Amino acid sequence: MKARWKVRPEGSNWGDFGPDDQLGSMNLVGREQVLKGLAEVRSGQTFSLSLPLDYPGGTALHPSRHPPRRFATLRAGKSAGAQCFCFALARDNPLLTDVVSDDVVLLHTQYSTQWDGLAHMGSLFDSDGSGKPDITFYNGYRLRHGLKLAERSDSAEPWATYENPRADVLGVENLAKHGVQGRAVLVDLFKHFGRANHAVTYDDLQKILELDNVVIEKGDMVCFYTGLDDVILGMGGKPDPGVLHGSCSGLDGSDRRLLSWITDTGIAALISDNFAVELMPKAPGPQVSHALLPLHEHCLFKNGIHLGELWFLRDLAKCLREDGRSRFLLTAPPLHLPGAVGSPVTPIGTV
Ligand code: UVW
Repeated sequence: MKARWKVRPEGSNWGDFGPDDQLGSMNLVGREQVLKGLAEVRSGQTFSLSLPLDYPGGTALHPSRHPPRRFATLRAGKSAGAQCFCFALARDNPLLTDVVSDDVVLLHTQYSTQWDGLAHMGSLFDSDGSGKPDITFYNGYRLRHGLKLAERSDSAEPWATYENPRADVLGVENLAKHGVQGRAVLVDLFKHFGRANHAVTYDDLQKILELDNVVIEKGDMVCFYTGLDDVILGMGGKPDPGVLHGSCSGLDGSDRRLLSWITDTGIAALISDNFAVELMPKAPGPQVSHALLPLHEHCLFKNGIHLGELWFLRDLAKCLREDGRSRFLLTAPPLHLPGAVGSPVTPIGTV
């Protein structure tokens, strides 16, 4: 097989898992990582690492994503209305006693606890050296089918106007088919920075790993606990975007040493309870073309590292802190939803 690119981005691993690879660094999570994860299980206690998928707040969590809308349906998908949640399975036979409830949901796949898939973020990149940058994703895939640069729409809930393009090469089904289970390591940023809106640098992180005796090895999935999950839940369903987007820490995506450390260490996935794992930059970037979210670019586009966002890590972090440990078994498959660019997830951490 031939690579689909002539020029690969600086600092990328394109081709290292094969020219047609669609899994990225999740290739590092195989049997060996499952066994290593299982070896960390001592009490068997499990933690559900998901926020509610329908946490209220309109666009307070994200400017273009809404909480899901769920409807009860009758046979043939017709609306069951607000009152009726059940229908008789065989209405024409009064001897049959079964009653059934079905529903349908309209869901922004990345509204709440989520995986960013590899088709979630790409770059305008000249991978064939033609001088013309094109919409390009991990491993040089150019997802032409159904994808075009669109004006961002901020109109409220425009469901009815949506069409149905597919990220038909790098959709989350690749991750679902592979399964996501292995050893994970939690780095407790909240313990060190509290709710300060601090951009964590390479130097910060190395200090914390040393102080807390945290060891991260190739193939580990790494969770950064910032305390933002608790801030969100503490707002009692009325999230204040000003407070939310100015609270708690996140990785400093502009720190090149931090980005290199992620890939040099062989981290399989990066996860956080904050919005984007990295903090949104506050100052304008350099006067050359660049990514607004450099950690997203480095992970999703250049190295196929999936990002988990808005996970609920509080209780697991507390348990690990009290036990003086950082490793656990993580099980977190996305929905097997072909073509989706991201997915809600209900991860389970077992200690
Ligand atoms: C963006 O808004 C780019 O998405 P996310 O932070 O959910 O990856």
